[in-house]
Amino acid sequence: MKMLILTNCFLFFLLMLVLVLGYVSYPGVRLEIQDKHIVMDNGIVQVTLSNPGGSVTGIQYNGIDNLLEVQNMEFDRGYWDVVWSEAGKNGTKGTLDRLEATNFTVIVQNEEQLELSFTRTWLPSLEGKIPPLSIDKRFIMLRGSSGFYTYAIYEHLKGWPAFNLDNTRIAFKLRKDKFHYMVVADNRQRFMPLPDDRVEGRGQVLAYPEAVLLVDPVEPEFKGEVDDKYQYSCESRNNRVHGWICMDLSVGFWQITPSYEFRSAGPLKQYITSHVGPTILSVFHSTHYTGADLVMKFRAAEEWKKVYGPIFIYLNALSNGESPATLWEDANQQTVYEIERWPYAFPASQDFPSSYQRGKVKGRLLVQDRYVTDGCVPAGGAYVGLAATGDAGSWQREYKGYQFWTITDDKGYFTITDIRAGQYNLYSWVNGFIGDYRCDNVINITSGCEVDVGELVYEPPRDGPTLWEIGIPDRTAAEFCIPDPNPKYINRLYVKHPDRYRQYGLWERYAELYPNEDLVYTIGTSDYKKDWFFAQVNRKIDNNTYQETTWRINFKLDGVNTNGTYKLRLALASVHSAELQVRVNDSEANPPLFTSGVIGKENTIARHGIHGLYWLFSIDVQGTLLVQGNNTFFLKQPRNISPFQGILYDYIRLEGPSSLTSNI
Ligand SMILES: *[C@@H]1O[C@H](CO)[C@@H](O)[C@H](O)[C@H]1NC(C)=O
Ligand SMILES: *[C@@H]1O[C@H](CO)[C@@H](O)[C@H](O)[C@H]1NC(C)=O
Ligand SMILES: *[C@@H]1O[C@H](CO)[C@@H](O)[C@H](O)[C@H]1NC(C)=O
Ligand SMILES: *[C@@H]1O[C@H](CO)[C@@H](O)[C@H](O)[C@H]1NC(C)=O
Ligand SMILES: *[C@@H]1O[C@H](CO)[C@@H](O)[C@H](O)[C@H]1NC(C)=O
Ligand SMILES: *[C@@H]1O[C@H](CO)[C@@H](O)[C@H](O)[C@H]1NC(C)=O
Ligand SMILES: CC(=O)N[C@H]1CO[C@H](CO)[C@@H](O)[C@@H]1O
Repeated sequence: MKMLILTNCFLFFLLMLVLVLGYVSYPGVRLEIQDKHIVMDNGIVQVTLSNPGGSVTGIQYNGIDNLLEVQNMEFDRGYWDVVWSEAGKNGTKGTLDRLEATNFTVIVQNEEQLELSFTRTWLPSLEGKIPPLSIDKRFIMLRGSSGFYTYAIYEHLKGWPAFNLDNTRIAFKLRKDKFHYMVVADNRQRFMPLPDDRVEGRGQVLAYPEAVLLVDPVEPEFKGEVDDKYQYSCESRNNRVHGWICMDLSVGFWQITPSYEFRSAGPLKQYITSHVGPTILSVFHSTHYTGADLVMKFRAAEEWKKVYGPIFIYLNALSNGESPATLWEDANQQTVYEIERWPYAFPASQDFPSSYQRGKVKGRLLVQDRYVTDGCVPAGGAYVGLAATGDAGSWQREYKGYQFWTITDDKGYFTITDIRAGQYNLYSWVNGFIGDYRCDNVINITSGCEVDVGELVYEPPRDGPTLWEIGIPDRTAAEFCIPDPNPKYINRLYVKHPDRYRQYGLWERYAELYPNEDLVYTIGTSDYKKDWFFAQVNRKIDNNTYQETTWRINFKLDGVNTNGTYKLRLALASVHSAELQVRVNDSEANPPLFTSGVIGKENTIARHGIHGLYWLFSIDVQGTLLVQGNNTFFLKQPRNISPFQGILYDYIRLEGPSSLTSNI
């Protein structure tokens, strides 16, 4: 017995020794400054940057000289960039700038850590040539770490020109001879075609340049498939880790985003991730799935500073005999580890506050929907977040500040930690209920504060009882009829997949399902899962002609309160250059009962999204417009220039007048 204990102690001691030595045995981090290059090396990874530009020109790992595409010019391998335009320009098409720095500085250099800074400032002589921003790109390498961190500080000073910023990100272009397998999620991973397969001859451009039909790919297995980077976009809340695997050498290249506090527009904003190239992106701001509302606009008088990142570029490799799937599992474990360490303590910039400099908000969210809930009920599983002060729902168009979101527990309790100092509103939305919540009190976050907001009650828009409803209020059109794709335009990944909507060309299926008559939905007999097409698009007549559509909702009222006001709630999941006109019982009424005007530039239909921005319209319907018996709402979308114009509905509801006693 004694012997056993001694043996155990000895084994334990040995184990500790191995662990300690193992740790200590990692070499210190080394820096080598050359004329045109700077090399960071921790014995695991060696990263080469251009001096003083601050582009990543080489990543050496696991015996591979460079994981980045060596055939590309040095500036075109790993780089931060922006797309920008001068103030007053409309639209989302600007000029690309790779943020080549002019100055290089070592911020931290010791055995444990390196932090490098590559800066560029703005000067009046550069007006119109580069965006009026000072840029500080940082790269961090830690001892024993299989990768490196990067973040950047952007600043616009008062008096610098007004301008627009459309997009900013960091991109890595990997070796196309090595990285062929791409992973965006557990159920979104596949072998990818080559960039060569997209060029003329091998690929045929479809309705827009991003979508290409692979007619003669190098690898015949991809023949007949559609490739489009938007098929791999991802909501910010789920966009934590993605990347590529090199099967031959069993190496994974991942980008890990432990927090999305710095990404624009909150948890539901969709960003592109990895795509054919092989390219791996960390996009911090873009107009995708939102449109011109998300062009960042700066006034000349405006002072602004923002930190994007840090993100972690993580590399892993297999030991003998392991399956490549373990690289993805390991990248997920690493992501959990990075999230636990957030906010990182090691970045040296004063502009990146540590945990103790940040604040905390806790409380409880309840929801009270008259006619549905019996008093207040806990809002379980709801997103609650802090974002710049604004109207309810303004977070989905917010981009200059930081956002901090969490999910309530079953009882509606929430705690949001590590919030940067500043002033915020608290926002929420609750699946199953329409509308947006905002707590009217501005919340002042200071270093180390702990704010208890107590019990908050969200009262969603509601005037009277539900007479009928279509769909589920969840800000997407996912529950509606999503057709099978045209067999000529398949991405095999999304066959028998929950994200059926990511297939190319679904908008054209409408004309096939409804060749002559538009969609008619009858309350009581129709089933929204089958009978409500996910998008109200134009009907294709021929290659360049599209026909407007008018959808009908038939419903029966047993009685009508002609004195009362009924309410039609139209929650939309996305709109693109479309107008929604509503008429009741008279399809020609002029003016219509309601029109939204032309709204939305979200491009969700072309980009295989199931939602873009959330819109809610509440329309009064006087009882005098309704009849006992059969009635019809006409939903007309009269704009018919392009196949991508249209409306994705989230949910539709008719409420009776508030007092039922006088009804019927
Ligand atoms: C930009 O759009 C606004 C609003 O739609 C319009 O008033 C303005 O004339 C446009 N400017 C340019 C340069 O097209
Ligand atoms: C670059 O660094 C040098 C010396 O560190 C400094 O004098 C100069 O002002 C810097 N230039 C810019 C554009 O920041
Ligand atoms: C927020 O807190 C800071 C620091 O305590 C204080 O200076 C500021 O006046 C406060 N602002 C508001 C609106 O309460
Ligand atoms: C429409 O385009 C397709 C593909 O480009 C072509 O085959 C077809 O002939 C065109 N149809 C018309 C009516 O122009
Ligand atoms: C509508 O209002 C008028 C005048 O107030 C009243 O005489 C009538 O009874 C009301 N009708 C119903 C159905 O409530
Ligand atoms: C009312 O609509 C139902 C279902 O569409 C139909 O069967 C019925 O004939 C209609 N009644 C009248 C009076 O038009
Ligand atoms: C007042 C009115 O226009 N009523 C019409 C409502 O719609 C039904 C069905 O389309 C018609 O039968 C009514 O005449």
